[in-house]
Amino acid sequence: MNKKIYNLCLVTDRDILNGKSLEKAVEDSILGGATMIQLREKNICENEFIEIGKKIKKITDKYNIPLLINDKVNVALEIDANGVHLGQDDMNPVKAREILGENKIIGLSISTLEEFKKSKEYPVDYYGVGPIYPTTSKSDAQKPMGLEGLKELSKLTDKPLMAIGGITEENTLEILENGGDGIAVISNILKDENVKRNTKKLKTIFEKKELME
Ligand code: TZP
Ligand code: MG
Repeated sequence: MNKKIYNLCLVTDRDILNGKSLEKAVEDSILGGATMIQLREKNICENEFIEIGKKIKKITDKYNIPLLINDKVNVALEIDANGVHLGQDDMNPVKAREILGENKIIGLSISTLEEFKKSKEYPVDYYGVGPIYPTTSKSDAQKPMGLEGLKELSKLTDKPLMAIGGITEENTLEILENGGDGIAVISNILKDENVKRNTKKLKTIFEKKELME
């Protein structure tokens, strides 16, 4: 499997977009180099989630980029998304795998070593690890685990680790140097109109790193 899909994930949040088009933001981010899109919309009813999901899926399909749905396995099924991203309190990954089958991607959030130990037998494809740094995008985020936490986890698993929480172009390189395989980002990409440029800045760090190796 192409591990590069786990490099650079845009995690959506219409609240930050302040009325601007989510479809445009997703397309611009893909044009800037996003390798995965996670549709994460809170406070939304299922019908609206499905409606938005179908629109976003058309865009991700056009560019052959995987679309993951945050939390809601039934929404992922309904729109034939490429997978789901589950939190510790969402559907158990074993059940999600039964429902979605082997060909879909399942990601799981990990905030502490204890959560990892509890979840390490689950049939997931990658872990979303964080918050690494402080973030204002998740009100119930746990204490940041820092680079030390990320590095520690990376020694315990071969599965891709996507770091999340407070990721910017200033700290992406250190993430990659401390066990992160990729990053998942909300505000640094969606903070202003320049979604394509913001994504490109992050993408460039992956490209440079490849040159360095
Ligand atoms: N999970 C842990 S931190 C976080 C989520 C969804 C929010 C990340 O947002 P940002 O703006 O990239 O810090
Ligand atoms: Mg969740």
